[in-house]
Amino acid sequence: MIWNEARECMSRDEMTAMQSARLVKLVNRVYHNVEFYRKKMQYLGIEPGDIKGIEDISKLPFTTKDDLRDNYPFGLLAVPHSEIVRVHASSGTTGKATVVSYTRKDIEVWQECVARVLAMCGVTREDKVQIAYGYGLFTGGLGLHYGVENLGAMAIPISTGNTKRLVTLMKDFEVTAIACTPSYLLHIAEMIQDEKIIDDIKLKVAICGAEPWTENMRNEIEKSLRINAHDIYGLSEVVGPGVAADCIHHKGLHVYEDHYYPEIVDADTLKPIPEGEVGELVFTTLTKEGMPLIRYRTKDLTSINYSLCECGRTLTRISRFKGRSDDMLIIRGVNVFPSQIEAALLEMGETKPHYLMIVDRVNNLDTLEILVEVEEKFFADEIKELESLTKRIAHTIHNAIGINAKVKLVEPKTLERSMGKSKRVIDKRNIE
Ligand code: DLL
Repeated sequence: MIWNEARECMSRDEMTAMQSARLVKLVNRVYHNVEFYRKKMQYLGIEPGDIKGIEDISKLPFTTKDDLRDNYPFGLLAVPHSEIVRVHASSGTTGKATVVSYTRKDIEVWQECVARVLAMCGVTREDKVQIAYGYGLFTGGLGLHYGVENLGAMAIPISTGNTKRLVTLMKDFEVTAIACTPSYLLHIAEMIQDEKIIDDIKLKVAICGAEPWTENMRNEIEKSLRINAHDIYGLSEVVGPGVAADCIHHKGLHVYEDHYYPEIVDADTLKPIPEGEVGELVFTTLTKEGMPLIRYRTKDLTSINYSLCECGRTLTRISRFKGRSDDMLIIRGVNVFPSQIEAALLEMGETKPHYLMIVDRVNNLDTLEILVEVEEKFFADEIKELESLTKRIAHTIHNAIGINAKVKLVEPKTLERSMGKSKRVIDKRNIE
């Protein structure tokens, strides 16, 4: 079932016409209601009338996270406070939180987009969905929750915090779908395996996102839980989860471009990047009322694909995320993304996808140590086995990232499990 076929399968010309009409209205709205945008446009010598359609979008200024922080907490509102019915915020590790405000209409659009994601993942009104993203200022819990209710499925707001209870209820309620971070789902899968209850579990689909994960990790999750696992993307600044997600073919994430217009730009020159090449993802929120954003720089790195998907949707696709430009580590001058380590480890098939990268600087030289969890049996066997596995992993990682890393194998469940976004890197070079 395609929940909103009219929007998901429209021709490119129809979509462009809709986006153009929405952009023209949006630009007028922000020019007249948001001082920040009016000043930026005036500085660039742009009048709202100069924007006649989506083809003019590149005339508009970009917006960054710093702009949100500078206007903390409500400086970018395009409506009076009385029209705001909800706020969310993302904490970030440094600086002020970024605050996002929603009108009633914004919440309606958001829940419709999440419902479209769920329908695309095969979730129906018959399903019972455990929502194991955090509830609160984070958009994951409430975002998925409203989407599940909007679709008409049963929402089980289990949140994070008690994995044992989650697994018990999953079994007792005969839960068929779960929404959580991929790393948390792996942790849940471990508990299901430990308790030997996989045959009692009725789960068939997972909607995972909020952090980068690889295709190999998806395969691992699907195999261990005997389910389909889908990738859901979003960010609080734009709305929250449900900006894009992948269909059953898993060949990129369909963007809900009737509401969120995507562009890919070169992160340094800010010039558009051709289809298929990796760059920074930028979004314009075409329909948002409360806190609309023009050309918001996400820092997420991906590529765009305008071709028709096998599922029949005409919606533009973005490729699985490689990471964020600010997640990229530069170790001895080489660019390294944690997702490359994850992909290499899972490709080998001899380890679990639990690892921690520790980067340091000794005598002015960057060092990289990687702790990798392996099965118990390697510790029980002869030391030779462990040494040879360590060498194989170090070799695989060297092939993947081009630099030598010191590999240390650790016993199962040594590394801390996360219920939200996982932490894969400790960069001691940044710790004063
Ligand atoms: O993580 C919203 C969300 C909740 C998405 C639940 C999906 C599921 P923020 O906390 O603002 O919002 O973090 C947004 O997380 O810019 C990406 O860097 C990363 N991210 C989110 N989804 C994915 C994904 C939520 N599927 C930031 N793949 C984004 C890779 C993702 N990275």
